[in-house]
Amino acid sequence: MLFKGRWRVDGFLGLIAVGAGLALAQLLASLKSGLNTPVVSIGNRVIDHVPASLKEFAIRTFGVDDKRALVTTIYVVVLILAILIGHSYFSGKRGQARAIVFVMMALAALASLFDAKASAVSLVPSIGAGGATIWVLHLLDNRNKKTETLTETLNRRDLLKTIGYVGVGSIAAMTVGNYFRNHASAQIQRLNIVLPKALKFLPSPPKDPALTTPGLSKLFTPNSEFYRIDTAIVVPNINLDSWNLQIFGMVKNPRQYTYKELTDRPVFELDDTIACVSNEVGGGLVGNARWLGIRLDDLIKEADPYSTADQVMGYSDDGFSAGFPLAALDGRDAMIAIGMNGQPLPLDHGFPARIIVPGLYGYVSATKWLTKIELTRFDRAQGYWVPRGWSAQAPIKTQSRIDTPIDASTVKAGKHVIAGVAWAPTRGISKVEVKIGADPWRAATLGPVLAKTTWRQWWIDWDAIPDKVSISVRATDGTGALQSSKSVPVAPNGAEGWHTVYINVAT
Ligand SMILES: Nc1nc2c(c(=O)[nH]1)N[C@H]1C(S)=C(S)[C@@H](COP(=O)(O)O)O[C@H]1N2
Ligand SMILES: [Mo]
Repeated sequence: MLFKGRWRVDGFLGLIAVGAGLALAQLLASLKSGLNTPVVSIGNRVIDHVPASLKEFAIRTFGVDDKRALVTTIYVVVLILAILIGHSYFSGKRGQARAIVFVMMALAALASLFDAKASAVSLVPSIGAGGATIWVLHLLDNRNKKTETLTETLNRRDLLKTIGYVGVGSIAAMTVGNYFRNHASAQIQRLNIVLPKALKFLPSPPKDPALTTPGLSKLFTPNSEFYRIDTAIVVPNINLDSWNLQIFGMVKNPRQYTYKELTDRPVFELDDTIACVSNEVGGGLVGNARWLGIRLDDLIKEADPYSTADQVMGYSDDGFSAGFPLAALDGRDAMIAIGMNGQPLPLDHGFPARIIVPGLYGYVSATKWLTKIELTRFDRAQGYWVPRGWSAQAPIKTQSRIDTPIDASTVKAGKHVIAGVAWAPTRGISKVEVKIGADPWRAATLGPVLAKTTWRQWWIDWDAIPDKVSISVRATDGTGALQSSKSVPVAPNGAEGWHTVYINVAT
C-alpha cells in the first residue's frame, strides 16, 4: 500500500477539499464566455510554451489525444498535491498546507491572465478554487477536532456528514458548470442551421472504391472520423447571434459581416484534402471533405488591401492565429467554410466558420472558430506556431500512404490488394508506384479524380508468397515531380519520405 493509516484518511480529506475547489471553479468558469477553469488555463500556458520538438513528440505519442494526455498529467499533479495538502493540514502543519494551496491558486490565476479575452474577471475561477479549498479544509478540520470532546462514533458520523454535503455540493457545481460549458447553446444553434444552396453544385461523387477495397480510406472522410488538431482544450462555444467576422488591418475598407450577411452571399462547393504539418509519413492527420463556403478572394478584394500588405492572418475566437501569403489567393478556391460534407461545420472543426486554403498546411491557413481576418505583412505579424519554431510559409508536400496491409501485420499467402491514398493539393496526383520486396516499382491503379486539391485513392494486386516483405509507395504530383525519398522530420515544415510497411506473409 502506498498510503497507510493517517496518510490515507488525511490524503482523502485533501482530495475532497481540492476537488470542491475545482468543482466551484467549473461552475464559476461557466458563468461568462472566455473564462477558463484553472486546469484549462494552466494547460493553455503549457501548450503556448511547448517547443516544436515537444509538440512533435506529443502528437507522435498521443496523436489526436494529445490534449487529453496533457489534461490528465495536470490532474495527476493536482492529485498528488491534494494528498500532500491533506496530509500537511491534518497533521497540524496548516500553514504549509495553505501555502501549497496559495501557490497553486497564484499559478492558475497568473495563467488565466494570458488566456484569450483575459480580463480581471479571468482570475475569478482560480481564486474561487483556492478559497473553497481552504474553507473546506477548515470545515473538515472542525469535525475532526471533536475527537477530544465527543465520542469517536459521533465524530465520525459528523465528518461523514460534512464529506457528504461537500461531495453533493461539488457534484452539483460540476454538473451545472458542465451543462453550460458543454456547447449546448452552440450545438443547438448549429442543428437549426439550413445551409445555403451553392450556385453551382459539384457533381455528386463517383462510386467510392473504398466500398470494394477493405481497409482503403474513404474518398470523403466522414466528419466523425476526420482528424482533429488544435490548441483548444475546451472547444469554443460561439453564439451565432453575437458572432461576426471582421476584415481589418492594411485595407481601405474594413468590413464586418454577421453570420447572416456572410451566408447570404453566393456560396460554392470545394473538394479539398487538408493535412496537418505534424503528420508523420504514413500518418492519419489528413482528411478529405466537400466544403461549402464563401470565396475568400472576393471578400478580401472588397476590403481592398494596400499594395504593401503581403499576409492574410486569420484569428480564432480562442486566440489562435494562422497567416498565409496574400499571393496564395491566386484564383484557387480559398474559402470561408461554413459547411463540411453536407453539414454545418461541426464544433470540433471550427463552427461557425473557418478558413480553407487549398494546398497549405492547416497551421498556416485553416483557422477554426474564425472571428477576424487581418491584412498585414510577414515582417510585422506571425501566426501562432511560427515563433514556436515552425516555418512561416508551408505548402503541403506530396505524400502517399499505404492503408492496407497495415504495418507489422501478418497476412496469408495468396491474392491481396495493396491500397492507400496519395495527395498533393493543389498540384494533383498523376502517378503512384509501389515496390514490393526486391521487385521493380509498379504503377498502381488510380481512383477517381475529384479535383487537383484532393487526394487520390490507389490500389494494386499482390500475389503474396510466404516471406517477410517490405512494401513502399511513392507518388508523382501533377507537375511530374516525384515525391522526395529522403526522410525528413515533421518540424519545421512537414515530413518527407516514402511510406514503407513490413509485412509477414504466412503460409
Ligand atoms: N482556432 C484554431 N484553428 C486551427 C488550429 C488551432 O489550433 N486553433 N489548428 C490548425 C491546424 S494545425 C490544423 S492541421 C487544422 C486541423 O483542422 P481539423 O481539426 O478540422 O482537422 O486546423 C487548424 N486550425
Ligand atoms: Mo496542424
